Amino acid sequence: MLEKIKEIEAKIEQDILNIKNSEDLENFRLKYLSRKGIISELYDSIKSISIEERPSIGKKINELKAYCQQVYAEKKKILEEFSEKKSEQIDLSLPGRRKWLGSLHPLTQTLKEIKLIFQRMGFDVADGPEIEEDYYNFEALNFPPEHPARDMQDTFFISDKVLLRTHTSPVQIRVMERTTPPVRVIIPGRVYRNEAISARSYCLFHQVEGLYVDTGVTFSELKGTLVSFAKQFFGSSLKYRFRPSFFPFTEPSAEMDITCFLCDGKGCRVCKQTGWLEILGCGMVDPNVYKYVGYDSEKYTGYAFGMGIERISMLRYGIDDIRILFDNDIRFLKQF
Ligand code: 2NM
Repeated sequence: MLEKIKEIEAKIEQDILNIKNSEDLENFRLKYLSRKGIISELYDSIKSISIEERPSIGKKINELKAYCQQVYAEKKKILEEFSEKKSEQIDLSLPGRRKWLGSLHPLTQTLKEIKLIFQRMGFDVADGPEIEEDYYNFEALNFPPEHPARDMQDTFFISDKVLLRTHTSPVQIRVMERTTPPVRVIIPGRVYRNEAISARSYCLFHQVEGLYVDTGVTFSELKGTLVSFAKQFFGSSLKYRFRPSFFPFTEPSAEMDITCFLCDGKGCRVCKQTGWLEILGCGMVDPNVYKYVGYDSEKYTGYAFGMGIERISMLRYGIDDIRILFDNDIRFLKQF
């Protein structure tokens, strides 16, 4: 019996050397440590030896079993560590993982381009408060006291005389107050209107307004500047038209349309089958406005214009719901 145990011990030593992976290890376990394994068999064979021999043989088998279990545990640990290391190894031949890059909001992109075009034409950029006084938002812009825009329904009033600006024009008034002509500025910024929210209108949006006042500024200069802007922004092949319009702060006033750049004027969903897209309002600054800022309306003339950034971005990118510009939905934003 002792002989047999010795033999098995030697065999175990041999088998240990051959454990190279988890499959070999499992075979080792089955061969020696399972219920039908060699060590179980040894225990069974104790029955066939004399009672005197049993304790010492039993002890030997116990030692052998403990040794096998120890070998099994150690090998298992080594194999597991190895496989973990393997998964940590870097395959340098794989292509790199691309990092997600952020991008500018479509409104920011549109605004940047508009600013750049006017800056190249000699306009400065100015800004001013979003919380305004009635005086700057309406009165100095020649809005009569009963004008509908002054209604609570259209304007967010904070108090009797303080409100959220409904356009950026109050900044033009502030600029004129502190500057003697020539004045050549654009004013980009947020404006607020108390309107029902829908696909076409939101309670806040962005405008760029422009103002040029000097001696001898004419309507044809206004047209030349705006046509040049539109061609740079929308493409040089566009056609355009100016339609008469009305604003309290300009006289005469006009709105500018361009041929729809999607259908080239043939009529489509975006231009609502008209072939034309309205892009801005403009006009010669009303002499009444000059009175408020202390300009001599006999000496100076000037033009002003204004456009909605949301509207222009929606036209340009084919967006049909203004609200998506304010949702911060990454699925929308990552397309830009
Ligand atoms: C527009 C259209 C036409 C405008 C006029 C003035 C000011 F201050 F000079 F009177 N600022 N902005 C103006 C003129 C704005 O937006 C559609």
